Amino acid sequence: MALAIDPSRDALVVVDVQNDFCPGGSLGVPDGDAVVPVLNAYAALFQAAGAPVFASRDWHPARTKHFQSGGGVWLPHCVQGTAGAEFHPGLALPDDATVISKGHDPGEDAYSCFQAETDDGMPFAAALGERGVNRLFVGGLATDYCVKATVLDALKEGFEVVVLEDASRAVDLKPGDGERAMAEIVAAGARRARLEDLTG
Ligand code: VGL
Repeated sequence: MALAIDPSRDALVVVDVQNDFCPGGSLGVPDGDAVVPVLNAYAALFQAAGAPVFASRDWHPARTKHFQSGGGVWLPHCVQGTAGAEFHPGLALPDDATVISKGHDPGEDAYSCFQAETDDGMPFAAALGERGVNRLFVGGLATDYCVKATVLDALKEGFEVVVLEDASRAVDLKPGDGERAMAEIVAAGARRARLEDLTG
């Protein structure tokens, strides 16, 4: 079903398309870099429609409870200032895209973009409110962690959510985690879409 981008209320949220989550990175998501050209196409559509684009990044200190060394489950990844924390070099964000960072608090996992803030320290929800956004189009890495947590929080906060299934990939620590995450996302009230469903 066709979905028209409405710049008065829609935003694109590009979740954690960082080197460490792409093949070759310390926590490479299988096929993770396949989302890059697809998200570039979505970003171009949003830019052409005059709708805002947000891009989140994991932005961890070297020591955090999120890493195995701090009692968490993950190998170190997306440490502030490292190459692994950079966005994938092929990611083409509009010049006026807003970068939001999360995970800098060593006491938080911060899977959700609703724990992220802008460079000026504005919480993501406030930045959305400032732009009048009430519908989010969400894609990126990874379906079973940060995409899922972001979508579930957005729904709780009262946003409509469209999850971009062709622009997301899963870690799949256990086989099927990505499929289960997508089912949970849809059961919670988000709709799924693909690039061909969108009109500018
Ligand atoms: C993520 C695993 C660990 C994600 C973050 O961005 O989905 N996954 N930290």
